[in-house]
Amino acid sequence: MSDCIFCKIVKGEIPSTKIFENETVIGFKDLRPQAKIHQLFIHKSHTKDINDLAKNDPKELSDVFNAIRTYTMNEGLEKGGFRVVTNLGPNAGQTVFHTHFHVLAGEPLGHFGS
Ligand code: IU
Repeated sequence: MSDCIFCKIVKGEIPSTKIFENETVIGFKDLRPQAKIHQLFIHKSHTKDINDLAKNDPKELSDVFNAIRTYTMNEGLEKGGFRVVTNLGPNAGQTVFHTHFHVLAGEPLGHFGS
């Protein structure tokens, strides 16, 4: 999508600090980190959110999660643990409408849920 900021990152039209790339997925540092390690993983194909992605082509989910697995294993993040988050819509605070997964790690993140 021509006016999508993450599509522009995929095409290299906007700079980013890439920490992972393969044929289908890129990972890059979040500009406003919420944890010591805060990366974003996106599929190179544009969808607006996780439901759009799952409807469009569920294989994109496995592409992204395999990328996250490779990255976290290579970086040794499994030991300390990490969190994967995706936001959909206003209640969740989604601000960028290209499906993305936050990977948070590097420090205790606090318990999520009751
Ligand atoms: P959200 O789930 O849509 O709220 O997350 C969007 C994230 O994208 C947020 O954490 C921003 O800091 C991040 N981000 C970025 O890393 N680079 C950008 O150019 C823009 C947003 I715009």
